[in-house]
Amino acid sequence: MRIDVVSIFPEYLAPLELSLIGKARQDGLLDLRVHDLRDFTTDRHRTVDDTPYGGGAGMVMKPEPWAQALTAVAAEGSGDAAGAGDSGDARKPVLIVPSPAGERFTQATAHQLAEEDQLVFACGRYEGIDERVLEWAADHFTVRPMSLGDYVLNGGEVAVLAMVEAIGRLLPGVVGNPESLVEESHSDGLLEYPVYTKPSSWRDRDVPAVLLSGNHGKIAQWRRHEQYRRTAERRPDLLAGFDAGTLPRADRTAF
Ligand code: 6GU
Repeated sequence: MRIDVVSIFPEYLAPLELSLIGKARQDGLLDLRVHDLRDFTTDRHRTVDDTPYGGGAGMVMKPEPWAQALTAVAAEGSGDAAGAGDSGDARKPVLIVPSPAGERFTQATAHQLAEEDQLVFACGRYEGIDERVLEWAADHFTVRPMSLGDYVLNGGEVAVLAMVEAIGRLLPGVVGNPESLVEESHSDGLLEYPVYTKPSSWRDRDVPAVLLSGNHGKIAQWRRHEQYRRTAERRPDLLAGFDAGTLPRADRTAF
């Protein structure tokens, strides 16, 4: 997979050189490139923003540097560096625009996006990007404004760190043991069960006895029950769309 990130703070994306994602890049599983939006300006001051039409607080990102940057990364991604145009067989890259006004980014979104050939992240700052950029971009990209949740960040960069990590770890070969992707929160609609390691008694607290029993059927049933109990307590909203048929009988009737 190829990922391009366009930002006025490319240094913000430095953590993508570390850990699992950094290793995936080194191993050639992920071709991730960060671009400075100011490299696509033409004026002496490398201006990327201007005052909003209609008035109001803050500044808005100017459209032309974005069009230049996005055209360049789309051409690079399709192997069409000279800009000769689309040869016709490749899929459109997906343009993800991080914004608190976007559609909610979920584990399902991460799985969908992990199947794409090229993702481009457009990090807005200030009050956002001139809306016409998103309209224009629809000819060249599948445009998806995406939000992490109902709170406001200063710009898209931190959200991109989160989304790239969520997507990148789903790419084949990135997580060493693919089994660890199966029994984690949100993989099956419930939160994950609690985990314990040695010692079996620690500061007067014992590991639940069932986990020491060696009875794998019982252990699986206990873990499923704990998933349900946690989800009901912390995220009851998740139970609304959940198929109770996969739960232990006692939890099923509690629905
Ligand atoms: Cl994706 N971007 C920004 N700027 N703020 C956010 C967000 C994204 N998700 C939640 N808040």
